[in-house]
Amino acid sequence: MMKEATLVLIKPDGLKKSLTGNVLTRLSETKLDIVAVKIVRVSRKLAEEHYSHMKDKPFFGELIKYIMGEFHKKKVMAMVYWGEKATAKVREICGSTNPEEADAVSIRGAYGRITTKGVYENVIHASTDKVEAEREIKLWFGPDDIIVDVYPTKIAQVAKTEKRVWA
Ligand code: 3AN
Repeated sequence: MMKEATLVLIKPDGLKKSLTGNVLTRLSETKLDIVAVKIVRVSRKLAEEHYSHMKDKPFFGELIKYIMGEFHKKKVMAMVYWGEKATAKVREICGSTNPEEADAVSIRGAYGRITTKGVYENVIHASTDKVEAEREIKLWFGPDDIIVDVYPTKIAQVAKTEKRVWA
């Protein structure tokens, strides 16, 4: 069986509500490996790229504000889970997109809500399939952030770049 990678985000509502431990405990039922983790302050560019397939939805503006943390805390915990059928296993524990329709014992069923403004606060993001997982992981992580080679890499000459270092 082939191993695959999938992206998981604990969204700003999950972090604000101190649900990190609960979510990680539920995800550990999958017995998958966590191969990358970081806390991210989500830029508008990253948010819009991540949700590019939703840009024609009426709630797109609110969705971008939500993932950028404007309603909660300005941070997201991004992780890569790795193993056989990783995407399907994680999606199952997450539950349906609409927290009111999600199975009661799923993460979204247990912890999600719909605000009176109609924004879905569903605590967690999980890639829908392998193709989306690859697109998303490559947006959120570079190859050196992940402890296994989840996708092919190449060596590129990156000349004249500047980066911030410790002073
Ligand atoms: P999923 O995250 O389950 O793959 P998508 O990709 O259809 O679902 O939707 C992306 C995100 O957009 C959802 N996680 C949710 O935050 C938001 N969303 C989806 N549908 C709605 C809706 N009808 N009303 C408000 N927000 C929605």
